[in-house]
This record gives sequence, structure tokens and C-alpha cells, in this order.
Amino acid sequence: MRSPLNLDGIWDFSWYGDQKPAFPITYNDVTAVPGCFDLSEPYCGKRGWAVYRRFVTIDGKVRLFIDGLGIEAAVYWDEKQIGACKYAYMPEEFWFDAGEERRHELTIVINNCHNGIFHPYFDFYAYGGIYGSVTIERVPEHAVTQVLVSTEDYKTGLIKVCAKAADNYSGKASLSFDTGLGAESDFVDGALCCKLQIPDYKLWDTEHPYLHELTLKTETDEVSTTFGIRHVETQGRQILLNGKAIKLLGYNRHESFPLLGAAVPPNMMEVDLKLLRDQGCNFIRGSHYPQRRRFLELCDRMGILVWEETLGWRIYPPVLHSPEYLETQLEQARKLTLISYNNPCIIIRGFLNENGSQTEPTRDVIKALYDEIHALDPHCLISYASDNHQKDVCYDLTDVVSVNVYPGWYDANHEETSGIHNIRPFIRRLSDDMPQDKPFLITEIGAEALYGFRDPLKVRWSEEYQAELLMEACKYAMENDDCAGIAMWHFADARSFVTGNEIYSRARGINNKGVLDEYRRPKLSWYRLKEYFKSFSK
Ligand code: ADA
Repeated sequence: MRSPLNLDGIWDFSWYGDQKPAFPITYNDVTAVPGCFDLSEPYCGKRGWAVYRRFVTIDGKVRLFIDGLGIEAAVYWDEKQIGACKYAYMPEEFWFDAGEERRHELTIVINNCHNGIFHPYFDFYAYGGIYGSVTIERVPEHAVTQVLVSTEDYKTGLIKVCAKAADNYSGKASLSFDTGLGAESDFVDGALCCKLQIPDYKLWDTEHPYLHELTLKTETDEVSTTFGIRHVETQGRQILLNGKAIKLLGYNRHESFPLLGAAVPPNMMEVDLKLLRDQGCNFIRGSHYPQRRRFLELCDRMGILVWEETLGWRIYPPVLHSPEYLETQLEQARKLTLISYNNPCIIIRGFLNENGSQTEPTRDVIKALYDEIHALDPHCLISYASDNHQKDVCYDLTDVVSVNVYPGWYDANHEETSGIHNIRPFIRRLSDDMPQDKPFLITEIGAEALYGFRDPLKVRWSEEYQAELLMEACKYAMENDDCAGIAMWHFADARSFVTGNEIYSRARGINNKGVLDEYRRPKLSWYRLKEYFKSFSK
């Protein structure tokens, strides 16, 4: 069995500002990993180059894993580049030869300036730093580089295991499961694929999130993974989990906490998910980027359903239609699908939040992304969150019609939709106009509320107004079968990077539509919704 070395801790640090670092680097500070350097002095709010360094004693072939950083980086081993992290939040792995046994130097050169992938206008802050854990492990010759487990038939416990091994390895492999099942299979030219019937299996679902474990052994290597036996499909307007209709109920969530930024520690993630579960919810939309491994592990263990998506926020033509940009989305989709393939919690894979889906040429982009993900993982539903409502021309290309709507908030001057009493009729009209043969999911709805701002007149920005609006939205979602569920916008207030006119709706530089504030203090809506959801629990 491999023994990964956790490299979290205190690393050497150097701020280079707008000067691109070159070796030799001079270090004059230290910083914590995981951590975001640009949230406290003396680097607060700065954008530019920063260098992280630590020493590692290891030798031979290794796998280095970084569970997400921002917003892009180059990774060096003894001053030689071994790879790059192009996409903020994306977990990345690097396989290389570490050389002879001695103290080696691992350097991560981060740039936290906005780029063509993370634009300055996105409604969430681009934190600079290493968001998740960094680990390194020695790997043997012919190392197993990938193990994907999928459910082929949840009614009989039939699963498929596909694995890859380095150097075109051909040879025997043994598979053993927690149920006691042992099986043999072969790697041929670096690939193994087999189907197995798991005896005494248990299904994974939201009430009983049962995880099975597979250990795969070759002549040289041994790796383990957990997986869940579960099946997700659609039937008309419904989403079915293991053959039963399930209503998705929950929130969009940003990985964000004051002073910690995107480097939210696992115990804070746990706090969030326990709050969510305690309220009676079962669903998180991981807006708008890849999720940390620890977060998905918690969701797997707690039976919380997840929508995971690529980083991309209101990318419109011409950027959206350029082949170069599409390639960055396809690459993200590929990486993400493979890295979270064995997480049963992920039931929907998404991309390109609020894109130009009201124009014909966007169909090619959506189709390309759908096909790419579907070819890799046909066991998840695929969708994108649209703000184009009746004008969207791409709904037929996805499994779920997902709509971001803000009746009662962004439509203050529209008599027809504004006002709490219009929320349910607005959603009804939209639902009626949507394709009737696909689940209709509300992927965003909400209103700003400043924590502590109570107003008996229920004016906008008050906790009362937000509570009324969300109650109406949830009543629609819960009491109507045409709606497959709701992800409210959003779980907790989160820092935003505001530019242009948007600044006027982002008080404190924060998107204040959380039902909890940024410290997870509940607003009125939290209690009202909790009370309401209770009436549905058995
Ligand atoms: C959009 C977007 C969210 C957030 C929201 C809002 O629909 O997808 O990221 O910006 O609006 O608060 O306005």
C-alpha cells in the first residue's frame, strides 16, 4: 500500500508582485498551506506573483497531488518545471521521477491575477493561494494511475471497474471488496476493465449513504477507493435515485470564509453540511467550480447530493464560441469527471453557468461539452444553469432543464413579476413554457438580505423580505410535481469581486444573498425554511 506524505504546514513564501519570479528565489516570509495569502497584510488585496516553497525528502517515482489552488500556477521540482495548474480550484496530479533520496525542493509559483479563464467580472472573489491539501507519495514501477468504478445495474449489484497502469503494464491484478468478494483480472497494455457482481451489496442513497471499498492489487502496486452503488436517471419531469423520485432541496454554495477565503478547512465544510442536513436539505450545487476532495468525501459520507461544475461564469460570445476557450472547458470537464468519478454524491455534472444559450451557435459548445462528459461518465446527469428562460435554444441538449431566476429581486421595475405575490405565478409560467419531458430544476433564486437588518415593512435587503421570497420559491418547488427541486442562491454570504455597476448591489463587497451570513449566523429565512421543511420529514 502506498503511504502518502502530507505536505500541509508552513512553507517558505515570497511575494514578487508584478515581477515574474526566476530562480534563484529569495524567501523573506512564511505562509500556511492550505491558505490564501491575499486576505491578510502585508499582501491583502494584492495581485501578482507569489512563490511557495518547501523541502521534501523522497526518491524515485512519485505522484504529487494538489487539491486546488488559485488562480494559476507553475510547479517546480528542484527548479525544473514538472507541470502547471491552469484552472483555479481544479485538483491536479503530477507524476514524475523525484531523483535520488535526498532533500528536494518543491516550488509552486502562483499568479493570482485574473486571466482568460477567471475573469475580473465574476461574482466571486479570485483568491490567491493553495486552497486544499498537498500530498506526495512514492509510486512503484507500473503504478496504477487510475481506478474508475461505476454502477452498471443497481438492482443486481453489477459494477464495472476500469483501471489504468503506467508503462503499458500487462499482468495479473486482484480485486477485493469489503463484502469479501475477491476476483482476478488482467491489465493488458496498461488497461483493465471488468464487470463484477457484488454480493451482499448495499445501495448508496441520501438516507443510507453506504460506501463500498475496492482494493486493487497488481504485482507491484496496491490502491484502494471507496464507491457507492447508486443509479440516477430521469423520467419525464422527475429525477430518480435508485428508481425512486427524489426532490432536490438545497443551496448553491461558495467555498468561502472570512480571512480563510477558499482555503476552507474540512471542519468548516462539515459545519456547513451539518447545518444543511439539519435544515432538512439534501442538495448542494457546487457553484461555480470544482469541489475539494474533502468536501466530496463529506457529501459521500453524509448522503448529500451534489451538482459539480467547471469554472466559467457568464462567458458569452465571442469568447464562448472561440475554439481556444472551448478547449479550456473541455479540458476542465475531462479532468473533473475523472477525478470525482467514484464519488456517488455527484449526480449532476454541469458547466458554463449562465452562458449564451439563447443563440444558435452556442448549441455546438453545449453539445461538445455534453458529449465529452457523457462519453466519460454516462452515469451522471448533465446540465448547465441557464438565465435565458424562454429564450434558451439549447434545453434539448441536456438531461435537466436548469434555470437561474430572480423574480422579486432583479425585476424591481417590472410590474408583472416584481413582488412576493408574483413569485409562484412567475415560476409556474416558466415551468409551463419549458420542455415537458425533462426535469425542471430551479438552480438559483434568491434575494439580498443584510444580516441583522430587520424591517417590519419587509423592504428589500431586509431579512424579512428574503425570508418571504425564499418561502414562496420553496413552496413552489416542494408542492408542485412539475419541479424536480431547488438550489437557492445561496447558502452563506460570500466575498465577491465587484466591478462596474455591479458594485451597487454587492454591499460590503459581498454577495449577501446567503441565508446564513459569512460567519454562518442564520438569517430569518434560515429558521422559516427549516420550520417549513420539517413538515415534509417523515
Ligand atoms: C447569477 C449567478 C450567481 C450570482 C447571482 C446573483 O445568476 O449565477 O453566481 O451572481 O446571479 O447573486 O446575482
